[in-house]
Amino acid sequence: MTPVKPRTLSGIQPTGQLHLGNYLGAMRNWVAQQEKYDNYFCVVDLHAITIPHDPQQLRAATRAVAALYLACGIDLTHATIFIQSHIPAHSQLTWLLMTQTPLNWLEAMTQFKEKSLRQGENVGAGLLNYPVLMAADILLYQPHAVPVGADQKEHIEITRDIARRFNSLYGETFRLPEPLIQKEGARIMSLTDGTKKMSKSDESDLSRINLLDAPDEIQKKIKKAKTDPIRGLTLDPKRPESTNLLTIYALLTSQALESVAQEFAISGWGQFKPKLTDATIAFLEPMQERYRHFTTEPGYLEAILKQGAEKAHALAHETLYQASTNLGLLLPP
Ligand code: AQP
Repeated sequence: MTPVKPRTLSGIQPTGQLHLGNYLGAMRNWVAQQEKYDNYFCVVDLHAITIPHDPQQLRAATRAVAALYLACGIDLTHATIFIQSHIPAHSQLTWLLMTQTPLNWLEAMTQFKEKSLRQGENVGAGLLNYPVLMAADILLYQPHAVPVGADQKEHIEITRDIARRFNSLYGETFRLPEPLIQKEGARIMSLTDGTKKMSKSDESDLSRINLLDAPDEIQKKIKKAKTDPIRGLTLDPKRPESTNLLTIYALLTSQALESVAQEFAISGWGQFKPKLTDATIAFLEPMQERYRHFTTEPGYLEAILKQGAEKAHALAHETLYQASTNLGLLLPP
């Protein structure tokens, strides 16, 4: 008999174009470890509507993110890919958990504090409750681990707190998952400011390399990327741009960070940047080719998402049923 593998769950918001930060911080690790786990990867569209958005763009981005999961090497023999909103249990469990989550836990979350500042008086309750929805996403699948970038650590911690509290009040219902964060690539920084993380919502497209950027865009962005006046690239917390670009180069060329730092220790930025450009284009081209294939083959992606939803629904429904029963809800006859 094949032993049952531990389970993982992770997801990305279709809030814009996926970038190298999403890939190097999350997707790369999903692919590298996929054989060890029974993986569930969702496109978290319900999270994407917690900030102002365009409905048409959301639909297109949701499809694009799912296709990029496949294009980056997710193998369906080890993974289930689905869209969050196709599984009603995500919204249903969110309500159950929301009734059990202290308000001050949510108000203290960094993401809420930062994003609500940007939205001012228009800040929606969805943004406040974002971590509860994320807790529901995770807990529904009873995963052992959640592979994410370092910025998501706080969200995994609150998920564990919510689960712990629920289990102690209503009996063992949820498994407490562990965050799975790799050291290298856990936080890829913006190209225009090495102290800010690369992000889909940064106003400037020059701040990130999108996974679907054409070669000339990649070249332009790296050419314009912020540098410092020092000759020779080093790994130095006081030189965030140099450290960030060396990290990206090392990860894209599968080399050790220290050996890359040695190679460019006496190079000028003008010698390094074209090498980084070539490496980035060479890395992304095959992924883009696979993306085109998955998005142009009629019905291909839809069939995968239908199958994924069926499998995810079965698992999610079991947990929702257990949580509802433990809370004392009278189940339909
Ligand atoms: N810069 C990054 N470095 C490493 N990992 C990153 N991730 C995101 N940015 C970086 C990881 O990508 C996964 C999906 O993230 P998400 O889209 O659900 O939310 P996010 O972390 O808020 O990503 P963005 O790009 O910054 O989106 P916006 O701008 O919409 O908020 C997660 O595993 C995350 O750690």
